[in-house]
Amino acid sequence: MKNEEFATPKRKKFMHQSLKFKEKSYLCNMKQLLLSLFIMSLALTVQAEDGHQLWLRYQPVNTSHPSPLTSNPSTVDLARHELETYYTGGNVTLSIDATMPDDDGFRIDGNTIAARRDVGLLYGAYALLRRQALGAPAAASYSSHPAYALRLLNHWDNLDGTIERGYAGRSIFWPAADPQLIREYARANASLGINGTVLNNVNASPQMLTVPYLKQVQAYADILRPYGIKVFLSINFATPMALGDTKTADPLSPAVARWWKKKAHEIYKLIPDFGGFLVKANSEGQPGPGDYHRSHADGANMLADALKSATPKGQAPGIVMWRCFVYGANHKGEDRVKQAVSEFKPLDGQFRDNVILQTKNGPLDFQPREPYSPIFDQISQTPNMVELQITQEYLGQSRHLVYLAPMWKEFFSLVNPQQLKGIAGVANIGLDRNWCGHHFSQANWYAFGRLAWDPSLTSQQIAREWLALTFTSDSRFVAAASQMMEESHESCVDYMMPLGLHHIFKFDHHYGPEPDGFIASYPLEWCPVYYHKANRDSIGFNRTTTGTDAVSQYRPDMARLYNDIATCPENLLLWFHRVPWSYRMKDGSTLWQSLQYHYQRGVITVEQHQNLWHNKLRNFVDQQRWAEVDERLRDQLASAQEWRDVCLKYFSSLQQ
Ligand code: GCW
Repeated sequence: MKNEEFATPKRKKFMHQSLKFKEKSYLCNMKQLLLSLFIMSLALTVQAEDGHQLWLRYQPVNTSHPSPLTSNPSTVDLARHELETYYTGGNVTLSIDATMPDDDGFRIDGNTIAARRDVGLLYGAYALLRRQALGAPAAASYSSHPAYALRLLNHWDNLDGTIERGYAGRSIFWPAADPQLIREYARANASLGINGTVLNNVNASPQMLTVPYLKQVQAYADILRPYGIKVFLSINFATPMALGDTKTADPLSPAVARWWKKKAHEIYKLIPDFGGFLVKANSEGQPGPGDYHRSHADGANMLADALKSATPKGQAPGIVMWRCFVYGANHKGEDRVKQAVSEFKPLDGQFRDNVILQTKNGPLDFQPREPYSPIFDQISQTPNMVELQITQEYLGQSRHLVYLAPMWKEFFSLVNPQQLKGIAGVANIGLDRNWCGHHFSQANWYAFGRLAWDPSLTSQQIAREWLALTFTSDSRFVAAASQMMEESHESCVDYMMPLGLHHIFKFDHHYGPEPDGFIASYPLEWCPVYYHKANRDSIGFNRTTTGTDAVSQYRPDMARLYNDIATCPENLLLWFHRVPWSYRMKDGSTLWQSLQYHYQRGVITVEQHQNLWHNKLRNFVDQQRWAEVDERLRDQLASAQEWRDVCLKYFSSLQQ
């Protein structure tokens, strides 16, 4: 809470009245009364700012006349309602313009929003409200079109309510949901332009496709539809067999294909605009076509045909998003970061036109820093979409303040956004009152949505926008806090795994360091020692042409750049090269000195951020949110120190 708020005229008047009351009655102690009133008003203000409203903290301006929302509003009803409730600039005309490009975009001219589709009007309404809140000139003409048709969240939510890699409480969807919360979720997503959601974990339960759960999905789809959000489901490839309906899950078995067709029809009957399936197959123990010596294309095509046969006429067919996060099956023993290309490159061109390959931004697994995945250089005849991880599995979970937009922008600087068909983000949303666990983790949901709409926005622009909407538009706060956000990713890389180190996390939960990690019974590619390969003389993974040759999976200019130790960016040095401790870095320091410098720099940056928040930003932020962030920053500092100390101690012990 801002200190000056205590002296608002309203509050003064209130205090004054209380005083008069005291004079008349002489019954109670004035000091006590004032104190309790003060505490009450403080409590009320504090309660109002618990983060639940996200970036949508608009104050109703027109509560007297907003058109009432029916229980089953249309998209245009929603747009009108938002504007009538929150827009201060007068009546807004919503108009469908059939001459506009056939996408979800919109145009704003003064107080007119035009769009080709209803959902464009809703997006235009949110844009207008955002611009109003940010103080953008009202009459400016403005038009905006999404870069991708598919802008999806992926929830790794299990049907029992737990969330894989979730750090914000239990699932908002399972085992049951509060419809009002689902509406709020839909509204938040629509305000960013997110237009699809996968409701369950990619490690999917076969139960997902049984009638009771499909009925639940239908209910969610009905709530989400007017907000322009389609539902998708993750499927377990062996579902027909697991449910006891078939003897096999072989994609070439006619009985299996028939089962999926029937199931697809059943789904479309309940949800006519069903989006399609997301599939993790033959990866980390999940079943897949490989179990029957069939290819990923055989599996994906069988599902694609089923969806196509069941999609209502006149509608684009449901899609299969087939994940390329596959390792340890057909290419066991090969450098893990090469396995996706080895697996999928030979299949390029064999997929149906309603199959999209979905690949994580990096070739390993959502590490604090990775090079981009070479799939994006190698797969050219099949549509690609990128999967980003909004939930901070490897980036301090919801304990660390790490703003991910700079990392995602790094990806987009190397993989042309235009070559992608869509974008998916693994959600960080749970039942916690503030949705994301850490107030600043909301910024990652926000940034994902904004970049999914327009990947050319800068991370700085998005941070400033989010801060102004979420906390206060006071420029002193926005300038300081956005700089903190901007620096937070690099500092996380520094204190966890600088210079291209990767996957030296504690086993299983991935919070904290375990550089000596080795468990003989685990696959080697889950063990930290496999990745850093540090010994007395050297550290790093030789992925050059003299090593595993992973570099050769990149387009020629990048392959050359990464292969040569002299040109390889130092922030990826140990990803691609095995380097002696005494190696001279560009600034003249040895590799060992440089490593120590980075770990230390990471910790110092967190220390500065914690000081900034604690001492300088306190008065800009309401008490509850300030204190919750403050507490987490303290935790983050302790964790950063642990990373530095454990890693440096371990690496130094090797050199003795
Ligand atoms: O990042 C790893 C996670 C797993 C996850 C897997 C995947 C859903 O540690 O929890 O499983 O990736 O992306 O499939």
